[in-house]
Amino acid sequence: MNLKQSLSLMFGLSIVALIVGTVGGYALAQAKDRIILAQEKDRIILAQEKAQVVQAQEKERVIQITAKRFEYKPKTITVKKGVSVVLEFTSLDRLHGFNCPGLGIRTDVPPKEVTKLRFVPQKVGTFPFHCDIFCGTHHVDMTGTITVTE
Ligand SMILES: [Cu+2]
Repeated sequence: MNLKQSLSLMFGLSIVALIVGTVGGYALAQAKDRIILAQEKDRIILAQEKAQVVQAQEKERVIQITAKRFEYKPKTITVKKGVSVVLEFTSLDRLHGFNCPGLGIRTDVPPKEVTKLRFVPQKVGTFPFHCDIFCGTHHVDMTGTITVTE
């Protein structure tokens, strides 16, 4: 091998090395991009799932209601059609009964505990409720309304 041949061989090898280096680098960058993209996708999916959970939690409204001789507080309740709601009853004195025939819901409301009544209002309107366990002289005044809006 003379000097000219050696030089052209070295030149050829360096060209090959340059090509291999460029292609390899490109492939590496592509792979890295794919990994970053996949990670980004995972993050987005996770964020979406989190948002759905938060939405589901927010969807259900809790309304606290106290019962005592001879009133329910609040006396008027407004809920949304199709949105799940939990009525949380606490009696401040004795056993009462919560009954809203128009919406088909009722529960005993004993003292010293929280009674939960979950329902999804299916029709729009104003529906009277009353205490259906006799609790004394003004028992009949123990009434109120649930208004269901669109
Ligand atoms: Cu009562």
